[in-house]
Amino acid sequence: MSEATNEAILPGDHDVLIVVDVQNDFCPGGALAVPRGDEVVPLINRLAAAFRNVVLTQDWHPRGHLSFASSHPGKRAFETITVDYGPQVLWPDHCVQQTPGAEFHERLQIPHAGLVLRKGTDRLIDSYSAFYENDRKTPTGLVGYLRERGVTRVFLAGLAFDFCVRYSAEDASREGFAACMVEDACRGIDLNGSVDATRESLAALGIPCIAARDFIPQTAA
Ligand code: VGL
Ligand code: ZN
Repeated sequence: MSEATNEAILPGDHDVLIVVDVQNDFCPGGALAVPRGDEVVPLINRLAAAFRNVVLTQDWHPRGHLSFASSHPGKRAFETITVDYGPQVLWPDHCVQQTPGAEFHERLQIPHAGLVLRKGTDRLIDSYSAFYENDRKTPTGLVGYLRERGVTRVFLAGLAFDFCVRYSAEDASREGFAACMVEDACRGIDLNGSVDATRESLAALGIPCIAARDFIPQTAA
């Protein structure tokens, strides 16, 4: 939905790229595979190289996490239940701490990333957003980290477009950062229309969706 601009974006000191949950369990073959999730890896590597500030998020759940269908006898994955803080989608067990599924995709190469932010570590609260857990009250500390470092603009990429990337972008915007989705560097789960709902919500909040080519200087083709 973004206004097309002919000017390439050149990331500077006040910009950060947040690379959301590019982990084995969200890639084909993983426990909660996002269709074609692994396709974003080379693009994200190139994109990240253009940023001085990069934050990686890592979904990092203890066994028996409340978001796991297996923690709720009789419930199935992808059902929604009501928990203390409101609705919660139930997922297959995924990104369990210190398991191979929780590791970053092996071809993700971002050695200069300054922060790896683990989320979803509280057994009783899920966390889609990199900024606030799903109770919408418990902060992860990322707002403070970014503000202290003078960041004003947040670009987002990764998995899944319609869950963790979406909620991270929306919280970034609410916190007063200029948020921007790099849509072709994301892939979605698409549960009950969640991709369309995400596009509508982002548009309503004025959060643009751009493409990686808007940054990376194109070599003459
Ligand atoms: C995610 C569902 C559960 C995500 C994480 O990274 O989008 N989705 N946990
Ligand atoms: Zn999770």
